[in-house]
Amino acid sequence: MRTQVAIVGAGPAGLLLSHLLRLQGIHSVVIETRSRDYCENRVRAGVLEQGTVDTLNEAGLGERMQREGLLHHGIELLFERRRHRIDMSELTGGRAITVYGQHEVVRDLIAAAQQHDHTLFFDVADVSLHDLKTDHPTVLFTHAGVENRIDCDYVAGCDGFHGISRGAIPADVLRTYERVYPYAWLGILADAPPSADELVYAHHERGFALFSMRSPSVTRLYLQCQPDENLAEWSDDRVWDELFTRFENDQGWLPARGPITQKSVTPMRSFVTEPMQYGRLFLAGDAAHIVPPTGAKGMNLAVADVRTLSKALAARYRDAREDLLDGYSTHCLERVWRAEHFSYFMTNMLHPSFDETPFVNRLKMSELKYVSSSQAAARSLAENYVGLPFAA
Ligand code: RFL
Ligand code: PHB
Repeated sequence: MRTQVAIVGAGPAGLLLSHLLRLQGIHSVVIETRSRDYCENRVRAGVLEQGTVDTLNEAGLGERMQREGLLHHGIELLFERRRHRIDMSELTGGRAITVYGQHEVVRDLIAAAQQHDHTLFFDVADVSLHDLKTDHPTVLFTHAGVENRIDCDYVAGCDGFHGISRGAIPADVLRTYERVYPYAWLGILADAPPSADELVYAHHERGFALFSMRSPSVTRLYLQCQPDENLAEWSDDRVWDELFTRFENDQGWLPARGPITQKSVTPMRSFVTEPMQYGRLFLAGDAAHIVPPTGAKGMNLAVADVRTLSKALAARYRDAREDLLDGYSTHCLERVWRAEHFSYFMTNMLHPSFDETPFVNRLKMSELKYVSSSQAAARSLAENYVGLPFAA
């Protein structure tokens, strides 16, 4: 088959890119190794920055998000048994975040693609990229046992951290920067109404805990654990006991308890690929960079990348301009490194360390007190958390 842009991966990055390109009259084909059902039910991110919400609204994808998404104007930090509110909207001139599950965004994107008869192949295998340094790259894959070839002008590698696209860039061209943390998150979904209106990030001597939500009837909670934690050792009762211990506070607030419907362990990593492009291949989202989830930046970065890439491809097809494509990586990496630093900062401040000297934990506590008491420090946190505005 022939298309203008072959898109590898149907996560938020790949699906949104195909949608933004279609709005500009650019044809694309999306291929995905997983099933549609898997993609639509994979529970991951939940926090959308203002710029992400604006991008989805401008692309005509915001209807259900506006109805069901939960607008939050602040977050809370809980330490030494006290809750401290950071009023993000007041500190950032009215910006806010929206809590709306990543899988809901993915569902909205797949529905929009189907409405426009967009070519989406799920359950593909044996994906490989070829001739990326020529002006006629190809993508090979098998689908339902049949070998297929896509002839295209450009390839977008949106296949996440474990995809194959990044590996198509020769090792002598690629530089990678990485940090693996000695922490992981045990995450649960519970059928329980959220007992607070905003997210609560808790630093406790036994470990970090996060209170979040997905809807008026579903609470999302996380506990710091070991990267090699065995989920089998975590009965529902043990999870709740640990959560209640870490959230203990003088105001008597606690998350509401309810049946646990999902449990998983997520390791934490920071990772950046430079450059994010090679010949006619452009990497976007987790394929190019990973952040630990503490800053809630991963999906937002994926959206920012494909927003930039769609504009650059539009300039190429509409005005025969190649400069935006040439500058894609440099442009994206500015935002990526800011988000990397913020995620690293939030992760280090909020997770007590069990293998460094106690000195380090005293520094973390000092930092928490500083961001909760100094307007300047709180503003910096808030500005990064709600997301920096896109350049015009
Ligand atoms: P995805 O979502 O991983 O999608 C990549 C897709 O590519 C497919 N694929 C392939 N397809 C074709 N050929 C191949 N060879 C392929 N190999 C893989 C995969 O099956 C998949 O469908 O990457 P994308 O689109 O770049 O999106 C990135 C986000 O998913 C990720 O950054 C966020 O989930 C990170 N994240 C959060 N981000 C936020 O912005 N806010 C949050 O609050 C937030 N919380 C989180 C998170 C991630 C978490 N986990 C589980 C890692 C919380 C958690 C717990
Ligand atoms: C979530 O709701 O899944 C969530 C919220 C905030 C984070 C990470 C994850 O920092």
